[in-house]
Amino acid sequence: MSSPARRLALPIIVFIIGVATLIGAAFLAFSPQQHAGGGIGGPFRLEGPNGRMVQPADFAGQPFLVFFGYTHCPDVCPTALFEMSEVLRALGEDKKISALFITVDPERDTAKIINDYVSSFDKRIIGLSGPRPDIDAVIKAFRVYARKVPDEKGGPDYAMDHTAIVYLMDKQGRFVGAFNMSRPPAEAAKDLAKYL
Ligand SMILES: [Cu+2]
Repeated sequence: MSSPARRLALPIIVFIIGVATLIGAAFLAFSPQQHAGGGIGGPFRLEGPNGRMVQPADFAGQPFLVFFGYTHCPDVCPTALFEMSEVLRALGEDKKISALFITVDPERDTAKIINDYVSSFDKRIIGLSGPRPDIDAVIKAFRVYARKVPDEKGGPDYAMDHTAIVYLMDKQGRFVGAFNMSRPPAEAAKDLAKYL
């Protein structure tokens, strides 16, 4: 390889890796129900309502949704939880399905705090928290991006940047795809009903 070619090789490789990463992220974010499994999800054991420990096996035989966020979230989480409630309502009160709201901010969101928070949404939404290492493990298993954003004015408060995907898991607890919430609740509910 001549010297100019060698000089070009590294930037080209970096570029290709960058493009591949973007395509991968787009695939995960925007192509629902295309790829079962895909190595997303996995075992976890986190604290839910009333001190009850919750794990995927609890939902065997029923699909469930998973969403990551935190109770101090100004907009994304309340909107997603509201939309999720609308979809669950459209699906029917009697339908056996759960939606897990897993905190990415366990330092502030205890299981009690997060469950008090979700109590104003659909009853099938369960808040989950746990020790930081357990939360980090589930964040990794679901390939979630979550990062602390310090307060602009240097105060003690902070925000969390986080992935806003709603993960759809099937009856066997396998990842189906990112569940599309950007459509009328009735339409999303009809789609969700296929996994019951
Ligand atoms: Cu949020």
